[in-house]
Amino acid sequence: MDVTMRMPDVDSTGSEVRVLRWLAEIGAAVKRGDPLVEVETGKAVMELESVITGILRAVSVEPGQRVAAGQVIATFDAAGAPDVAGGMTHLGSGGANIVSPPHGGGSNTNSPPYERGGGGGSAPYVENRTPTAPERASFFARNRQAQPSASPSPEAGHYEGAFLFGLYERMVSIREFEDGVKFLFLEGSMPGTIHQCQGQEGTAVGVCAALGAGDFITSTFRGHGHALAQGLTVEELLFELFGADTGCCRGKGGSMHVGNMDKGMVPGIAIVGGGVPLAAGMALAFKMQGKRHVVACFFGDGAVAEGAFHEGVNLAAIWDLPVIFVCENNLYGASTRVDRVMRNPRISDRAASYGIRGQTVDGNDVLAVYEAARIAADECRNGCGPVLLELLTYRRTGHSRRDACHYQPLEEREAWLRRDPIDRLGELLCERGLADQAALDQVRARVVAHFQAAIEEARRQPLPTVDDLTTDVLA
Ligand SMILES: Cc1ncc(C[n+]2csc(CCOP(=O)(O)OP(=O)(O)O)c2C)c(N)n1
Ligand SMILES: [Mg+2]
Repeated sequence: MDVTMRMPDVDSTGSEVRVLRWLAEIGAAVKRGDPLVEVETGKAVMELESVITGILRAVSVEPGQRVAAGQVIATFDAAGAPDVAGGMTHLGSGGANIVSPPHGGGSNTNSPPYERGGGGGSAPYVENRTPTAPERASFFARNRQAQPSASPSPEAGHYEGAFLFGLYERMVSIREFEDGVKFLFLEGSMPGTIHQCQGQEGTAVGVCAALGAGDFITSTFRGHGHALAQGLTVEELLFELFGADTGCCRGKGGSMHVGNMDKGMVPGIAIVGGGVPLAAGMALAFKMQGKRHVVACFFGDGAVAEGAFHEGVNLAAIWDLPVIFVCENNLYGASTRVDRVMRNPRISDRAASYGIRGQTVDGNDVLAVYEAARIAADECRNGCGPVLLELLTYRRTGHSRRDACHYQPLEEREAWLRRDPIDRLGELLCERGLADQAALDQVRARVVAHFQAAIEEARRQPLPTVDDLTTDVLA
């Protein structure tokens, strides 16, 4: 059966790109995800992966020629390749027992699969007032003892198996969502560009697991993982990426602005650092209303150089506002490495200049992140916030789908890939006898099946109408 691959809209403008060279030979067996062709856009040289598994029969564009988005570029013989219509190649065998089932099989539910750690806390709440110096000192002393110190990963034995499985499943769900969306983009099914978070799942899941009902997060242009970690469904997120009326922002937000206020997520803010003053404002509202809620404000290393960061963090500091400032330090702001733009790249050190507590955590260790966020939330709920958490992590993809990511040195990349957050928690589950590889494969298979069903649904969703143009527009 002949199947064609078309040129995706890599520039989000529909403009032409130039084919530089083919990375597979005619007659070669190509798998979905294998590098297929190198192209040059107005901004960069990038490799495009094949979206098809099959034998490469013909290419329709010669090196040096230009090609427009949507034009056929290659033809494959895909007979016998079961995953040709958008399926995934890496399903586990399934059928094995999951020792501790994550949550009643309900991967389609709106609520997160784990029992969240925060949201109540046993410590007495300091009523809507600034704690005295001795109160603050004793609170910090207590929390410092509780903090994971030299070895950041707490003993997994402290946690219920179901909780650990929930964290694992949610991270796998984010990874599969991102990998799947990458192909939808390459296939031309999805408009616009995307900023993905493969490799950073531990930060989103660890932080959100420590939050409770009524708590909020703010996010960035790289918000898919934050959304899934905060309990948005795969469906409402995917429909939003398809621009559908049934998406979490009724198709008006798109990839860079996903959120759902009912689930504690302000739609993503694509202005670098823009979420910081907003989080301070929300936390001020909580404080003035006497509520015990916390705002976790996600931003990247690039944001700390923005004026908005200074203004928001300083305001939160002087008014003891309940904000966890969560810096996902993935070592790069777009293509620029942090040490090229900061004399002191230890971002948590900045906390001292605002008189607040800062902590650097291994962001690829989801349990270390959870513990740090849980303690920070406790401090915030007790009037001792804000806290600056620096979570060290790494993105496995380019900054956006237009970025080939050639600037990440191979050795650095490989070292971080060995510290993958999902693999690490999976190994821990196996070491503790809570799972075996087959059980982990089964989690992945369930997540993938759910995602595939959601894609089919997404293709059938209604788009907003012209009449909807001015609804939900506030300013
Ligand atoms: C105020 C502002 N300046 C520049 C940009 C363009 N821009 C978008 S993302 C980005 C890099 C952000 O890096 P970082 O904060 O480290 O986040 P990451 O992409 O690593 O998640 C830049 C410069 C922007 N969106 N807003
Ligand atoms: Mg960054």
